[in-house]
Amino acid sequence: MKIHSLSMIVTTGKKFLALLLIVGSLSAVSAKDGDHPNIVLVMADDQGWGQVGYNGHPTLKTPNLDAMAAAGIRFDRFYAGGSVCSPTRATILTGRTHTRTGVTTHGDNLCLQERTLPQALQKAGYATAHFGKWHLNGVHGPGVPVLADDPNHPGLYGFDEWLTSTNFFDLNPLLSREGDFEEFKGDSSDILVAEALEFIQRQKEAATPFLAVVWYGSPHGPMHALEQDRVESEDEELGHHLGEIVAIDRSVGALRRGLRDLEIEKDTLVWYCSDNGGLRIDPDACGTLRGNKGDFFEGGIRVPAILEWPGQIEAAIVDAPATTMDIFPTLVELLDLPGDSLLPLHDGESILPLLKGEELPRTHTIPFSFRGRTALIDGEFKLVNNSRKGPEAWQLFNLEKDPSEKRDLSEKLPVRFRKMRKEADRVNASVEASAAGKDYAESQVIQPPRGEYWYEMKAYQPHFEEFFQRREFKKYENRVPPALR
Ligand SMILES: [Ca+2]
Repeated sequence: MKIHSLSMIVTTGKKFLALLLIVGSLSAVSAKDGDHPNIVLVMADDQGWGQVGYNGHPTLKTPNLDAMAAAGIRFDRFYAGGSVCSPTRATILTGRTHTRTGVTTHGDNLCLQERTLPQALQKAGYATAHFGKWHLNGVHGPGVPVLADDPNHPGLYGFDEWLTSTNFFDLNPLLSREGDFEEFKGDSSDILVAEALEFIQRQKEAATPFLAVVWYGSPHGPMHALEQDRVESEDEELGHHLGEIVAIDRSVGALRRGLRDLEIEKDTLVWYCSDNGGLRIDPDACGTLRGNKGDFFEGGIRVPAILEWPGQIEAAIVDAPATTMDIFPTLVELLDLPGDSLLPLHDGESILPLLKGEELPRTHTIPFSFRGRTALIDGEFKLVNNSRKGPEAWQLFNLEKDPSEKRDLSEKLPVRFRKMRKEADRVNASVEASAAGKDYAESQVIQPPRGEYWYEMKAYQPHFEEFFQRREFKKYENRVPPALR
C-alpha cells in the first residue's frame, strides 16, 4: 500500500427565453471538424442549492465557485437526476432516468448492459479516468476501496483509470487505484483534484483528449473539515459540514488554475454540479426551496451547477431547466459522437442550444422516480408526488411564480394536471419496462442486482483487520457476521 501526503426548463414558451440572461456576445460553440475538447465533470456529494456564495448563503464563502459561475454558464434551475447519491451518478453516465438503469436507490449497481458516457468517449479516442466516490457497484456501507475484481468497478463502464471508493470518504481517505489500496493524507477534495491534474498533465503531454470525472466525498457525512476550513458556527457539526464545502471550493480553484497553468483551459469544458439537494443540518442548505435530500420537492433535486469553457462559452445565467441526464446527450451532440452512443430510449436531451444562448425546444418532460415517488418537470410546471401515499398525494406547482412550492394548482388547472398525471403514468410504465431489461439487446437484465454491505462480504474479509484499525470503520467491526470473523 502506498502512503501519500499532500501539503496542503422545458423552454417551449417565450417566457424562458426571456429568462436566459446572456452577458456579452456569443461565440459559436462547436467541436466539429476533428476538434476534441477535454471534458471534466465535477460533482459534490450533498451540496444544497443554497450552499454557494452566489446563491446567498449567510455564512459560507465560495469565492472559486462564484468566480467560475461569473465566468461560465450558471444554471439556476439545474436538477440532479435523483434525490440521493447513486441514482444521480447513474443518470450522468447513461443520460437516462436512474430507475431504468438498475439503480433504484443508494448503493445499487449500475446495469452492465447500459451504454455509458466514458465508453462513448473511449471509442472517440479519449483517455478516461474516474476520481472519488463511485457508489455504482452495489456495495453498501461507508466507502471502502473498490476491489480489483469487483464485478461493477469503474473500469467495466469505460474508465481507463480509476482512484475510487465504494461510497463516501473523508479526511485522509483510503482509496483504490484500479484495485491497489492507497492511503492519502489531507482533505479528500484537495487530493482528488491533485490526482486529476496529474492525469490531465499526462494526457496533455501525450496530446490525448481526456474525460476526467471527479466525484467528491464531501460535504456528505462523516463531517470532518480541516481546522483551517471550519466555518464559524454554534453547531460544531454544521461548522465541519460547511468547512467541507470550503475545501471543495478551494479544490475547484486549484482545478481552474491547473488548467490555466497547463494552458489548456480553452480546450477544456468543466461542468460542476451536486448529486442531490442539501441536508437538514444546515437550515440554509436549500435557500428558500422546499424539502431536502431525498425529496422530489425542489430542495431535494435542484442543485448548484456551472459550466465553464473559456473562449467558447460566454458568461450567462440560464433559467431554463436542465438536468444531469442532459450531460451525455449534450456531449454526444457537441463532440459529434455516433448516435448509438446512447441507448435509444433516454430521458436527457442535448442542451447545446442553451450553451449557444439559444432557445431549447425540449421534446419531453424531465422525469424523476424514486421509491414510489414521481416528479415531472415541464417548463415552469412541476407535477410531484412526494409522499408515496397514492393518487391523492399528487400536486401541481408553477415554479416560476411559486418556487417554494406552496400553492398546489391541481384543482385550479385541472386540464394541465390531468395531462401531466397521464404523462407520469406513461413514464412510469416505460420505466418499468426498462427496469425489466426491455431496452437491452438481450431483452432482460443479466446480472442479478447486488446490494451487500462490505463488512458482510467474503471478498473484503482479508482487509478487515486493516480497515478496523481506522477511525471511520471501527464502529462496523461488530457487524461482521460470525462466519467471517
Ligand atoms: Ca449525495
